[in-house]
Amino acid sequence: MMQARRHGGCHREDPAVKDRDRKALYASDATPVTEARSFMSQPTSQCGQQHRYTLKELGWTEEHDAAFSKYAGPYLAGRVACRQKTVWDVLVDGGSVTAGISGALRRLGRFPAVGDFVVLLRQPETGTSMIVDILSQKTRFTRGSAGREGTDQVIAANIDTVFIVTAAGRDLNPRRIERFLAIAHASGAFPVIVINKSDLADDPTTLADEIASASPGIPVIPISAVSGEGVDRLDPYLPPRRTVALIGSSGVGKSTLINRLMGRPVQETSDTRDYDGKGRHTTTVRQLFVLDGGALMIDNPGLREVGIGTAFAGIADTFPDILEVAEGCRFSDCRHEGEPGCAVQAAVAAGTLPAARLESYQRLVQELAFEQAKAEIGLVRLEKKRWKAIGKIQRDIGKMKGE
Ligand SMILES: Nc1nc2c(ncn2[C@@H]2O[C@H](COP(=O)(O)OP(=O)(O)O)[C@@H](O)[C@H]2O)c(=O)[nH]1
Ligand SMILES: [Mg+2]
Ligand SMILES: [Zn+2]
Repeated sequence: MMQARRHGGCHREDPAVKDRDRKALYASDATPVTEARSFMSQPTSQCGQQHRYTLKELGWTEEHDAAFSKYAGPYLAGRVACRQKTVWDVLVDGGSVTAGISGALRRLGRFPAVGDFVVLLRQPETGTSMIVDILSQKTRFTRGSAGREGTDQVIAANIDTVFIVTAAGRDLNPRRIERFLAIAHASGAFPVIVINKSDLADDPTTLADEIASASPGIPVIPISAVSGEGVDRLDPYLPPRRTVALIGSSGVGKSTLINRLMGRPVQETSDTRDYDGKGRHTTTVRQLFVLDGGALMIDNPGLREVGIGTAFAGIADTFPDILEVAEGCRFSDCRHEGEPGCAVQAAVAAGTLPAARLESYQRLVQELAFEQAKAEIGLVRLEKKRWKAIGKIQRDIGKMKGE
C-alpha cells in the first residue's frame, strides 16, 4: 500500500515544502497527544494537505452524528479527500489518514468516493486504518447509467454546488455547458456557470448574457483566475462548510482558480504538470481543499468518467423553459418533432421559444438515448469501451454502405 502511495500520490508538491508544513503543524501542536493524534501524525498522506480542521469544518453535520452514533470504540469518522486506486486519503479531525477498505465493502462493490463521509477502524496490530462504512450520500456524481447503484459507480459525493467552469474563447460552447448542466442537475448539486479567462474576451458581459440565455435561472459569472478580476463574485457561493466541485474541460483554468482561491499554489496547472513522455498526464489530481473562507472545494472530480447517461435525470432542470411549454402539448410523450397539437413547435413558430433552444434539447435527448441504449447492453462502463462501441457502430455503418 505504501508502495502504491509513493509511486503516484494524488497530489504532487515539493516534498521539502510538504515536510516543512508537516513539521510546522506537529511541532507547534501543544495539545496532549492522544492515541488518535499520534497515529494520525504518521507521515502517510500524500494527498490531503496536513490540516487542523475539525470534522464539522469539513462538512460534518448533525445527520452524520446520528449515523455515526452506532459506532463505539476504536472508530473514527472522516471525509475522503482523494482516491488512489485501492487507497484512500481521509481527512479526520485535525489530520489525515491513509486507508484501505474492508473486505465487506469490497465484496459489496461499495468504494468510497472523494467527498464521502466514512467510518474508519483503527487496526492497532498493524498501525493502519481501514474504511468500514460509507455514510449516506446527499448528492452523487456517478459513472454509469442512472439507477445502477451499489457497485463502484460513485465518483464524487456530497457536493452542494458545482461550478461549471468554461473559458472565454474556443471552449465557450453552449452545447457543452448544457451537457455539464444536465450532469450537475442529475447529481443533485446546485450549478453555477463560471466563465474564466474573461481577460481574453473583448466584452465579457455580452458573453455572460449569451450563456445565460442558454441556462435560464442559473448564475453566470465571468472571472479571470489569472488577474483575479470578478473572483470575489464567487464569494456568495462559498460560505463555510459548503462543498463546491469544479467541473469543466481540461485547460479552462480550474486548478488556477483553486490556487487563486487558496492564495497559494496547491494544485498543478497545465503550466506546471508532469507528463510521462507519451504526453499523458501522469498524476491523478483529485482533492478536497478547505478555502480560507471555510468552503470546501473539490477540483475536477473525474468528470470525464461521468457517463452522460446519468444526465437524463437532470434534463428537465436544464431545459425548464421547454418542459414548461411542453405541458401544453396534446400528447404527454410528445417529442416536439411535428406531432399534432405540439405546443413547443407552436412556441417556436410564434417566436416565444428560440429554435436553437429546441435543437439543443433534442440533440441532448438523442445523445442520452443513444448512451442509455448502450448502457443497457452493457457497453458503456468505461470510456475505452465506449469508444470501441462507437468504432463498431461506425464499422457497421461502413459495411451497410458497401452492400
Ligand atoms: N488568460 C488567462 N489564462 C488562464 C486563466 N486561468 C487559467 N489560465 C491558463 O490556462 C491554462 C490552464 O489552466 P489550468 O488551471 O491548468 O486548467 P485546468 O485544466 O482546468 O485545471 C494555464 O496555462 C493557465 O495559466 C485566466 O483567467 N486567464
Ligand atoms: Mg487542473
Ligand atoms: Zn410537443
